[in-house]
Amino acid sequence: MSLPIKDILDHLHINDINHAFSTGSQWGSSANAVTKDIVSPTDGKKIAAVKFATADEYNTVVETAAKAFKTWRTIPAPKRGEIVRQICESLRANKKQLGTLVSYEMGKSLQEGYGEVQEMIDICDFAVGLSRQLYGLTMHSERPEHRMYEQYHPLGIIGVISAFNFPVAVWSWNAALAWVCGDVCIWKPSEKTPLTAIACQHIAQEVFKRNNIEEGVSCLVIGDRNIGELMSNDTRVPLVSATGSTRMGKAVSAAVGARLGKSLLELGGNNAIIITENADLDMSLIGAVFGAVGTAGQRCTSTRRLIIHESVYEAFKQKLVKAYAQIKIGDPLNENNHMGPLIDQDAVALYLDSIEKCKAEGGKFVVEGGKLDGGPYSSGCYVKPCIAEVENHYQIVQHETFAPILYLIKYATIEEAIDLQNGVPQGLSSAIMTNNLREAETFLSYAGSDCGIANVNIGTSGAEIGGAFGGEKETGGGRESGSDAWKVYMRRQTNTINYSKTLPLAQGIKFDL
Ligand code: UN1
Repeated sequence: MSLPIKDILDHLHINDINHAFSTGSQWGSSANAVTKDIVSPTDGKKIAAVKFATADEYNTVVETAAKAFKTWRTIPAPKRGEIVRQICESLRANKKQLGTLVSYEMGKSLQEGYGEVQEMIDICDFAVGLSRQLYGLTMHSERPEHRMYEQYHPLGIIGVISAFNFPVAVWSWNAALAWVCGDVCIWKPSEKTPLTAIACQHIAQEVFKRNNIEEGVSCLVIGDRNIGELMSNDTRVPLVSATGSTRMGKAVSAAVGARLGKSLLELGGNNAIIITENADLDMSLIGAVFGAVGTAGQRCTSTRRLIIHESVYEAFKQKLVKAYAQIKIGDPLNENNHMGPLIDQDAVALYLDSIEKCKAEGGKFVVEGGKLDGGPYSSGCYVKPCIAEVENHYQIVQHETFAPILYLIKYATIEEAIDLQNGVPQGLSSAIMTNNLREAETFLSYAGSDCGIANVNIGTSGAEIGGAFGGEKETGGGRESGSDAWKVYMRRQTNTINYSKTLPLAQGIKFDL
């Protein structure tokens, strides 16, 4: 059973009206700030209100962060890791409360809300270990009595623009790594889910304060795209890490690129599972259904397309239709339900529009979609997950619709399946279901999936934090979380030291005075 929301809000320091910005223990907002009510998509009730930061307030935050960076970078990385370890402990202690608020504010199932907080805990654990492993290489110099190596220094202020669908985990992927790397962070959460961000800021700031760390290492700025634009154009912010739509990513990339800053982009996906004639169909069913209806189809990694071999197409379609009939839709805090609402009524309108577009292009629905109304669905954000038989080239299929619409596509040869899988503008996640080695290895080879993530006998969503997360093409090319993703948060410096008594030049160049 979930805890009462009122108790959770009190526990996580969410007030009726929350401030527009925070530099740590200091919170603020101006008297005439825009106020926005945050309404839960689960029951349509107002949870609390937030204020939007002004450009001046944003500026104050950047100045505070810039000052804090000068001190934070002097603290040894393993000591910074110790602070992240304490934040991790606090997340563990608050997992139930924060996970429930994620579920209530965003609408994902309680299990997925807890899972999201677990993802934060995992990346913090990873970052603690990493704080002793910010390795550079050493090289052999071509000159005698010379030493050459490279080292990594912190970059400075990291701007984090996060999306509503993973309102807290994606921030932690960035912040935990950035902090151990010696950077400071300014977080602009989605204006649709700022309350979970405020809760996280309280959790982090309490740890920074307890350790007497200067104000400004963890900052939060609530606002709309204006704040994102300020950040993208701000030369004081060397790296902007942005998660969201391809449209948003292109705007961020253009602005950051124009000032030759760095951006880390994690944008849309159009993820497919190839189900071959050698697949375990029962296993494939779980991967496909969780991938398509988990988070109500609002993950970047959600399964949008199933590319199914013609010999198992009908059988698998029947399995899907049967499974979809079992899906329980409703209050995500009730653990009996599989799927909660979409984030808001605009998302419902987009979902309905996509269904119409699909039908207009010739899509045949084998499980009908539609909006759910009345009773437990009175928030107006609940929809039915649906399935349509389509052709890959339909415009709507080429497009990422952030909703539980699953497209079925038939194929004859593995080469054709891979072409279909790759035949979309996006390149985040992909999967193949097969017990055939040749098929699996072809899919993973250079001639296989063109995505940043390619799985065998696992669905497209639910990546672990240990691997680098991100994708190619319109997904933006960035890599976050595990592996060596930390390197983007640092600047690399190559150092050559001459301990001889002469000054030989590289490439054997002679230059005598
Ligand atoms: C996202 O949807 O932006 O792989 C992130 C997954 C999650 C993260 C998704 N671990 O589905």
